[in-house]
Amino acid sequence: MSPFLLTRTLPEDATDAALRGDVLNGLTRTPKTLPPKWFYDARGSELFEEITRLPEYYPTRAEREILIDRSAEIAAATKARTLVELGSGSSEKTRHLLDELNDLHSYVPVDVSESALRGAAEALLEERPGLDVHALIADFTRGLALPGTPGPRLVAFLGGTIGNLLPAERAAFLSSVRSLLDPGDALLLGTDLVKDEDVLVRAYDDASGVTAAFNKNVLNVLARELGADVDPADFDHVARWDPQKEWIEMRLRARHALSVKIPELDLVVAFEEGEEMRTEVSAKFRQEGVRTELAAAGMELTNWWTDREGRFALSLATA
Ligand code: AVJ
Repeated sequence: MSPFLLTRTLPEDATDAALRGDVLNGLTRTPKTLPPKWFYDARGSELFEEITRLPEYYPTRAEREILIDRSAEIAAATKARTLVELGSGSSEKTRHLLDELNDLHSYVPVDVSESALRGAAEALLEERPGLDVHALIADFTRGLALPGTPGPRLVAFLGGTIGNLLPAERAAFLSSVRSLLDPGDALLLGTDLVKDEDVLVRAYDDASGVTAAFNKNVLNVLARELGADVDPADFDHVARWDPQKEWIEMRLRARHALSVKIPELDLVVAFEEGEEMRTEVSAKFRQEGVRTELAAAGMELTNWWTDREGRFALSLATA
């Protein structure tokens, strides 16, 4: 059996404290907001997996196409001996990359979900005996310390999840990634691209209502974790394209005036009829914007690959 190490850098109760802080902060401001990371309890993660199989939700398939077509090039360009994957989840798409990285010695998946890390590591260790897997339970938006695995390192942040960060958060995140890179290391970044509004909105408001259920699931998280007496049926799912900011916003709109008691926070939150609470920003990118943001964080864009339809991009950047 190959070595498998799991390191927890998040205290067991960190998630709890962070959720309380985010909910208190987000629901007492105008307009109300909740950070998208709270979608992903067990049910939310299942719903997201379902989203990735929807006909309207193209990003996962587009990114997989790029990885299938370009992994050999990525491997040749980086010669990585360590692959660090931020927000690794099930590590499914990463397989294509792992298969081409012939010099790979260590795989470092980083996720907040211990169950996702264990599941992914187990599957991987069967396929790649001899690979060192050093999983990190960590919130990569809060600064990271990486294990001392051999370089060159390739840090991958796939799925377009960087789009969930607001511009200032993105800048801070990219700077912290930059600080992990030694000369010769690289970042592989997945970004969804600006495109036709209808295509974008449909991807976040699918006909079968899976994204609506995913969005409303955050209310179930508040009910279970904080005792909130909130009924998801009192809210409608909303997905809007903001052409200035070039991002999709998901919101939950109160169908009528209501108030939500959150005993764990000693809080009562009033919603007006039609009031919208923002639950996610999913920014879409252009090559020049990605290049500029990478440069501002001290990195240089060296390769830009898109799927054949030009919907999604993978960027390779060096320190
Ligand atoms: C997992 C953050 C990439 O923003 O497209 C899917 C999450 N939200 N449908 C995205 C999501 C609504 C997804 N990311």
